[in-house]
Amino acid sequence: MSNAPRFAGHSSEALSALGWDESFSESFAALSAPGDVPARVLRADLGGCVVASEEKEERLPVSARLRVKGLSPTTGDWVVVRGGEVVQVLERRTAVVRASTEESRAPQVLAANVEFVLVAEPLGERWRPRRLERLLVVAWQSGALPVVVLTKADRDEDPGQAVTAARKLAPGAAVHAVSARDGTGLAALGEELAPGTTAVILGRSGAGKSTLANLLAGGEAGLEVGDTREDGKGRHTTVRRELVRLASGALLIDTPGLRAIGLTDSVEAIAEAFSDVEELAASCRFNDCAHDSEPGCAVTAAVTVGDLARDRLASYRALLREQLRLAARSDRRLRAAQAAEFRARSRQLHRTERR
Ligand SMILES: Nc1nc2c(ncn2[C@@H]2O[C@H](COP(=O)(O)OP(=O)(O)OP(=O)(O)O)[C@@H](O)[C@H]2O)c(=O)[nH]1
Ligand SMILES: [Mg+2]
Ligand SMILES: [Zn+2]
Repeated sequence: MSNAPRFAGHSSEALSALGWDESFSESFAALSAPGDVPARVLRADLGGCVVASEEKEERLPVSARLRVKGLSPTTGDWVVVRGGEVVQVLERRTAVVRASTEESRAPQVLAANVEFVLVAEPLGERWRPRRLERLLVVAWQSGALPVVVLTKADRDEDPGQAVTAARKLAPGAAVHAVSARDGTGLAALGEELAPGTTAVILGRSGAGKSTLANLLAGGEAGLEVGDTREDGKGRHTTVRRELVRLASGALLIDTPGLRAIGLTDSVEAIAEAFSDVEELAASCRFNDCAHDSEPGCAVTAAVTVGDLARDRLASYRALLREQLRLAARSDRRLRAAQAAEFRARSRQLHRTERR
């Protein structure tokens, strides 16, 4: 062949189909030794993961060194395989992160290296704008682009109206109404997801995430699908995060239904998710306007004339307040850690002095 390879080193079509590109190739080159192989994590569990490389899919253990360092790979990660073990995780381009509900535990990375976060919200039942807004903050924070997917459009008499309502809640994001029953909107959604790009789908149990993933995978993914209870809630059928290949050549990570999602340090992501409010705020008379009862407040003026929903302003405020509480909490944690270190050091000092 006269053409130079597109990527130095590992460059096959099989890898590109998994989302591999030049910049991953460069990070790999910096971390690997001769004989090492790049692979993408399809599923991860305690101590191991199922990976796909240029040649095969296999379950591999994660090296003890990585586990000790708390660097276990997550679904969507690119890793370095050496001697039948995962020995390195390539730097993540994007990461979907949720705060742990326990104060002491580290945040959990739900998915890595995704270009899109599909936020699934089912139609045909009571609309939950607050849940959608929260998931959009998580999506913006990941560094990927959010896409709202209103599922089960066949159950809604006027999906167009739902799309309009969702657009108001999701400035800057694409919104699609889809139905796995009658095929509505599937082609349009498919067009968002270019071959070689990766998306993750988030949403509550029973939203239809796995059904959609199976359909987009052309029936090849074999993800388990559950029925919903009488109240429309799902049964938490999906229990692990799993990367599947779609018929279009894109990749999709299916996830278990989310009960609640904790935000991490998300002030900037809130600003992106609420860019409509932020834009209004730029015209307030005072720079530090709290959009409460200040004179010349453009935000409350917009609420008064009906340009901005009162509920939306309330949830913007609530999310920011939650961030303040989180910041105070981590300050407390930091102070406690510093105090402990000070005590340890002074004990050590006393010991050395006594000798
Ligand atoms: N009417 C209708 N029902 C759907 C559609 N998509 C999925 N469902 C039904 O919704 C139920 C839940 O679907 P799943 O795909 O298992 O939902 P999930 O979001 O993966 O749920 P978890 O895995 O529990 O998080 C099943 O009974 C599906 O048949 C749709 O487009 N229209
Ligand atoms: Mg599922
Ligand atoms: Zn204001």
